[in-house]
Amino acid sequence: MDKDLFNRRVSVITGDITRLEVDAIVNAANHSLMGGGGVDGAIHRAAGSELKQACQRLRDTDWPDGLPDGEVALTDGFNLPARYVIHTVGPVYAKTKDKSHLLANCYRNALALADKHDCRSIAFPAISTGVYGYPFDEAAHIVIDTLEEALDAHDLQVTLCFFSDRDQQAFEAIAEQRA
Ligand code: AR6
Repeated sequence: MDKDLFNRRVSVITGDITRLEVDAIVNAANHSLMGGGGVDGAIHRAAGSELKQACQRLRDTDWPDGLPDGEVALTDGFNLPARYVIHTVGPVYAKTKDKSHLLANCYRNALALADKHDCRSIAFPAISTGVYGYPFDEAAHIVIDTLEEALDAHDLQVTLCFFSDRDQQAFEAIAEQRA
């Protein structure tokens, strides 16, 4: 099932983000940018080893201490169908004080960076809701608030790519309650 929200500016799907033919996909990375499990691992596997080399260059140049929570960094997509990967780091729910603000920053900053690179389409996974433990419903409200605010400023088609039907349905139920 594929559903449109926000006057068709946002599509909600279930699938593997590494397969999407969009200008940019967002990676729920960690501070090191060196890969990990979950969607990060899937993106690195599908993009190939050049992605890790590009991330190492980002560490060597722009982010010697690692990418902070809520910040974004762009690489090519290499073997992915997406032209770019925008890496971001979501907050670890149990350990972070200003977590709602930082999670919003992931979305806000990724949209701005995609726009800066002339992207027309961008896909997000459900940042922080896996290993980083952000309760799904709480995160969904933040995503909706942030897209509502940020999409006015950016001419981008957004895909929210969930990894299970259950997550997609939970997100749609929250979006519909608020509509
Ligand atoms: N396509 C779309 N979504 C996916 C995919 C995929 N191929 N694979 C997993 N998901 P997580 P986090 C979903 O844990 O909570 C990594 O080790 C998954 O079901 O990947 O931000 C990093 O290196 C969940 O809904 O990201 C960090 O250390 C969502 O993606 C840490 O995990 C996010 O789950 C980041 O944790």
